[in-house]
Amino acid sequence: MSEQERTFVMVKPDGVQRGLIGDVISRFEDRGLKLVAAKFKQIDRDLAEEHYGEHEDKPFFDGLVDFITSGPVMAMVWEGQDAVRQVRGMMGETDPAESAPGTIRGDLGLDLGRNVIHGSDHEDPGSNEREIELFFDDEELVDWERVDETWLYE
Ligand code: IDP
Ligand code: MG
Repeated sequence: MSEQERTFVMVKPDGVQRGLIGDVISRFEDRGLKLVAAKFKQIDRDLAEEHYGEHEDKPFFDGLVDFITSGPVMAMVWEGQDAVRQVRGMMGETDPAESAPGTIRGDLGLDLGRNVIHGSDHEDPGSNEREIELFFDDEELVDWERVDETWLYE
């Protein structure tokens, strides 16, 4: 099996309210990724501001923090080969309107400010580890084997 990688994924409040948690989880499970942690939670402003710290100077920052704290989120860690980049590919572009059909944002959203899902950025190395640490304690990450792993990897 090639090198496994972990990535942080979050169904945002719009996705939770619209009942899309199951759809998003199914896509990752079907692809062969492995869920290693999950937490349904309400984010407070401190956590939101830290998570989106790279955007603090952007005009949309306050609205983004309002939005991400407006209701519960489903925070998860998914593991697999090239997981960070593969999940980003499955998510589509930041703007759902620019996202290809077949991607999560391209299938499930229309508006930039309501784009259903967050995933660690493969163009920002280390963001996966940083985000996983921000949302989960070490003991919340579960090491386990999927029964189909030998059929997923050569
Ligand atoms: P990403 O989620 O695809 O990584 P980022 O550029 O990191 O995109 O932006 C973080 C989040 O901020 C986006 O997912 C989106 O919810 C929000 N956002 C980004 N740009 C805008 C904007 O121009 N207007 C409103 N919200 C934005
Ligand atoms: Mg980003």
